[in-house]
Amino acid sequence: MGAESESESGSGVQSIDPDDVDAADILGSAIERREDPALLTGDAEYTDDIELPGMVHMTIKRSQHAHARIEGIDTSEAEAMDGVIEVFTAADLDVPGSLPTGWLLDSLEQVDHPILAEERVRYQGDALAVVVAEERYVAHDAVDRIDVDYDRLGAVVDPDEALDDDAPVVHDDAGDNVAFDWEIGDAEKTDAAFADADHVVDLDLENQLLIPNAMEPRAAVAEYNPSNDELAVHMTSQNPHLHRLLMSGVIDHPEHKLQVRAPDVGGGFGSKIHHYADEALVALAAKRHERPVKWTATRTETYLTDAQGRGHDTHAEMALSADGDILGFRVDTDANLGAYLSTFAPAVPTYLYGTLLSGQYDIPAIHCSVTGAFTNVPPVDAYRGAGRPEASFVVERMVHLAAKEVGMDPAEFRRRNFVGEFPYQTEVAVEYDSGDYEKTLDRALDILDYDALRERQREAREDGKYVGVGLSAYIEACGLAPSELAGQLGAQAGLWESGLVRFHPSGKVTAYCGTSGHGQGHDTTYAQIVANELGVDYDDVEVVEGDTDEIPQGMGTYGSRSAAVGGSALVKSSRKLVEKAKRIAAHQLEAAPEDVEFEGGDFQVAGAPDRSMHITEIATQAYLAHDMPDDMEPGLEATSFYDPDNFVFPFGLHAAVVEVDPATGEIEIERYVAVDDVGNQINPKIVEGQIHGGVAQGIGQALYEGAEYDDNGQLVTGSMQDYTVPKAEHVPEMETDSTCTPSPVNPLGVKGVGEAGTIAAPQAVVNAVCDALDVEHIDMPLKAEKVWRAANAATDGGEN
Ligand code: MCN
Repeated sequence: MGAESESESGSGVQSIDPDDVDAADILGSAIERREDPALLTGDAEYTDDIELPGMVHMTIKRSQHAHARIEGIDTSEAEAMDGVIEVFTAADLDVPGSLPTGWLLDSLEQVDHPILAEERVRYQGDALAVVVAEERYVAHDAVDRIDVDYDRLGAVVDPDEALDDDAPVVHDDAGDNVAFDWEIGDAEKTDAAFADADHVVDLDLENQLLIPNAMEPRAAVAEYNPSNDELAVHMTSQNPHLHRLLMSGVIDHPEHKLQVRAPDVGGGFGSKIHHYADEALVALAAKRHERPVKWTATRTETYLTDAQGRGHDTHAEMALSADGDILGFRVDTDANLGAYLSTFAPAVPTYLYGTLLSGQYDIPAIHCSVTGAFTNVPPVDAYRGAGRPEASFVVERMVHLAAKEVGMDPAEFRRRNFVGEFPYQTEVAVEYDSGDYEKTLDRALDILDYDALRERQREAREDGKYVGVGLSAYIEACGLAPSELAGQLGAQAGLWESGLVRFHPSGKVTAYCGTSGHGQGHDTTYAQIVANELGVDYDDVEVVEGDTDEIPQGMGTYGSRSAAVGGSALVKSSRKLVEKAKRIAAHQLEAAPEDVEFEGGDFQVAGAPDRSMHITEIATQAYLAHDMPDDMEPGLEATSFYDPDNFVFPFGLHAAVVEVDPATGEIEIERYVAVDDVGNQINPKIVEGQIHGGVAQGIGQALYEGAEYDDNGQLVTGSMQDYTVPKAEHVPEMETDSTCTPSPVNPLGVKGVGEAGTIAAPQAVVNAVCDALDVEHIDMPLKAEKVWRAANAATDGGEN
């Protein structure tokens, strides 16, 4: 492990049958994902596949208005329908029923977030009433028979406008619609840097609201056993233990009698981290009726209610010397938080954003201020990248403009300003663990054949063709840690991870981890890690995630933390287990433990090759317990809670080559090059897959996606017909490559990869289009009409 990618760039990593890999090479091999056969052949178990005896169905009446007073809810017609068991509203609830915020800031205005709206609805889709019925379709029909009397109020959807004095007020407790004011960096030092600058570039940019589009909509099935008060909720969760903790408070059910289990989950991209009203309502319905209850969101519901991502309006300024040094960086952002504070919402536009504004650059003075604004759109929270794509977008757009301002090639401008030595303390609190930014730049320029490409660009322009090259030197922070620091910053949870490794008497192994994969290939990569540590066969390691009844504790999968934190917890447990096994081996081989060596699963007395035992034999001995060292307990398993010392900081250089047709505004991505450094790679095939998926999402943001609301707060992109999720034909062939700078932070030397592509891609594409047309900026998504207007303005000097 740790070697740089052997693959030719562009050829893709070839997957390998694990049977063709030597045990010693299992870690770092591109073995095929073991979870895929079930997922691809219909054998997976998604939440909606669960059928339980006596199960009934639930639907939710949602507000049709973005902002209104509720004058009355008439449920009588729905209740009278055949097959309807109950219709309940906020007035019928006898539990706390308010969703908590998991991240607090000093200035945070905490507002009530009821699971069923009582007096007011604050976004289109806010939950109003619940129908429980014998059949799914009856439950859907009954929802339409609920009559709500609304008194409509003015709505506001844009964070800038929400902060105007005369904006409609979303929460009376936050009369100015300000959820928080937050800043980072040194304002005075930054002012001084600007005073000394030879050049200043500035830009207004929007990072549009995005709607998550997991393959599987959110869903839950709850079952309640009144005889022992046990409540089980099977749900589309990225973090079952956190959901259990939060839900136990929301519905007032003891945490230890609540099981949250995530069956196979069809993607999440962040949207299944948060605690929503809906899953709590399913649990309550199951308790009220003592029957299993199922709810599955329709695609329309996911568009209306899944926490959305991004939503920034930013003004940025960069101070430069005449030679092209970045002297200072000033960023002012209004962040859309939507109608309520979603679970981790306050962290996303603050600590996950402001702390990455140094990018890959040595910037001596930075100041960033953020105002979080309440609006009448769904709650906004973490969505793949969460704050980090917004930061990278601002930095890399500004760097593109800065290079132009000082008359330097954008690649050389970046090289000149790169951080060179590690660890590197930024001006915005974080310390980068390790990196080699020139290496990813050089690799990418090589793959692009950069000089020839620039020459071709010049020639194309002479022929009336608009070719552009966009670079994105991104940085990311994953595996947020340690918990103590997270606590100081406002987290209401720890950010450690737990891993339990259990040998069975037969020599087979089960590894339990508190992360909860939902498409990332954890079954494969965790088995690679544990097999490597224990020296057992890869096929003999089973991986279990996503069930609070099976796994000691856990924080879940998000923030590209699973390999760095969860994987490291499994390493720690494996090593504890090997230590115990070594003592048993020494005892039975009649040697001192320090004379016993461990390699490839064998414990061997140094210098005596015939005196050895395999770890699987020791497992049997540990459970027979006939011949154990004094004072040692039988059994062979170990649990660890791993709390890293620092984040890890993956990085890379992505580049897009585009051709823009100024007559139509159409953009063709001719080439897309991605060189990423995620430290050591556990499985290069999975790493490449994560980059592919991430880049597809980033290109989606750059060119197609964006939640649009009218002035009344009505979602006008409420289906896949109006909101363009990129299809295969929209995503170019990617030329991928990697470098390897191991992280010193964790025992695997890994950095996260799950969000890298999404963080890197948008600005690569936007920079390329701006480069092609020689325009300053076009806000995403770069739809043809906008591009056409910009092209006309640039070429004719007119509007259109
Ligand atoms: N990996 C590796 N070598 C590394 C780093 C990671 O082989 N140096 C492997 C890991 O072992 C894991 C995968 O790559 O199998 C992703 O690991 P990691 O970067 O730790 O990310 P997480 O597993 O924590 O996944 C979360 C991340 C996030 S935050 C989003 S959003 C996202 C993503 O993963 N959502 C996804 N990828 C997704 N992929 C799918 N299919 N579906 C989603 O919803």
